[in-house]
Amino acid sequence: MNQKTALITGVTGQDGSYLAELLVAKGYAVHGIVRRSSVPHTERIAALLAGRDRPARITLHHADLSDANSLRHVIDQVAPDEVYNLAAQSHVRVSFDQPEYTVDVTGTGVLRLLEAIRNYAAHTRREVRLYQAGSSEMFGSAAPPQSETTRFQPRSPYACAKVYAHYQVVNYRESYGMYACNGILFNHESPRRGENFVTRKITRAAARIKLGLQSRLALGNLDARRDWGYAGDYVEAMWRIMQHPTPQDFVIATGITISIRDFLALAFEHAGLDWRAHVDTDARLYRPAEVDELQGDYRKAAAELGWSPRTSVAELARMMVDSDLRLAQHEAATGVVSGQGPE
Ligand code: NAP
Ligand code: F7E
Repeated sequence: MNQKTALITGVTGQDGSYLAELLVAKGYAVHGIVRRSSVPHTERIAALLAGRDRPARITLHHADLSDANSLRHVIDQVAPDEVYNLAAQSHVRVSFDQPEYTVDVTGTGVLRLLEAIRNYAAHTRREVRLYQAGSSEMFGSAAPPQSETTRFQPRSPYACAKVYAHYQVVNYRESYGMYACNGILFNHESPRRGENFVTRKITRAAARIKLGLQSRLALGNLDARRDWGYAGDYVEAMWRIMQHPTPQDFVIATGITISIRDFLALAFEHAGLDWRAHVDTDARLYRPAEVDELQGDYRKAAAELGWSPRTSVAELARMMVDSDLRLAQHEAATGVVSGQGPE
């Protein structure tokens, strides 16, 4: 049996960690790109790294989407069958503070990867498939529901960078016949979500308030509506997109949209709290431009990939609060506060 080899950029992120677990379970040889940092930050993939009694189940390489040579080198070394590009400066609010950096990594980084794969495929005569992590943010102010045929109307430097990347993927597919596809994923969350995205900020606060570790939660716009799914379900969709006989673009979503206020109610209620007694709105947490309502139409993925979401937003909120309650109990016992940083 021929073992397939996958390369994941962004393997230390939320989605990268779930995708690495999925591909290891499917029998792939899994490689991941990590960028250099002063201390390793591989907590999300710790279970796949070498332990006292077990060998590593993935191989890590230093590279960076801002460094074309490093991408070329890793692709030559790994000789992947499938590349999943999940790396990005992925925070929309931060993209307004660091627009140039965001465009370089989230936009131009994809072009660097496409060129590295094109050159490798040309001199080895092998097919290398590419999955690009596109985003519902690309729809921006387009009216819901949004599908593969909805026009992009991006509302942030992050969304503009993702639109650029999207069309480069389409362009390489059409110009060079590359197997390259875009997953247009709506928001997806999990207990591994970064602490400065709104769902995790809410579930973490609900747990810490419950245990008396904090009393207030500051948030921005509570009226925005999002279509929230579970990251564990969405990485399965990424893999299915890459197994399709022809490279295509797919919307992945739940089709259900609720407001930040609704998500607050779900999370705080599960922790036995009334959110209205604890939440302040802070104008500094509003964005220069907002995406008001996202609601995905995933009928193409259902029909052609046999994919549909398995986790409701209420189940997702409960799963995240339960996980954050366990972390808060640990924090209460040890006094060690994790996940602190700018909001
Ligand atoms: P995430 O948790 O923020 O992870 C981003 C990953 O990219 C991290 O591993 C990060 O490494 C890495 N990275 C950042 N800059 C890099 C660079 N210059 N070179 C190499 N790696 C770099 O994001 P996520 O939620 O897993 O999302 C995965 C992808 O899907 C992203 O492209 C995101 O934009 C996109 N997306 C996400 C959602 C969602 O709702 N989660 C929806 C649609 C699209 P460090 O660990 O070193 O920071
Ligand atoms: O904001 C509002 C905020 O940062 C959601 C990324 O994964 O999904 C994510 O982008 C909403 C926005 O996610 C706070 O204004 C209110 O309307 O959790 P978020 P996002 O911007 O939707 C897309 C699909 C991606 O591709 C991105 O990579 O919540 N909101 N108060 C707040 N948001 C944050 N972060 N913090 C607040 O205090």
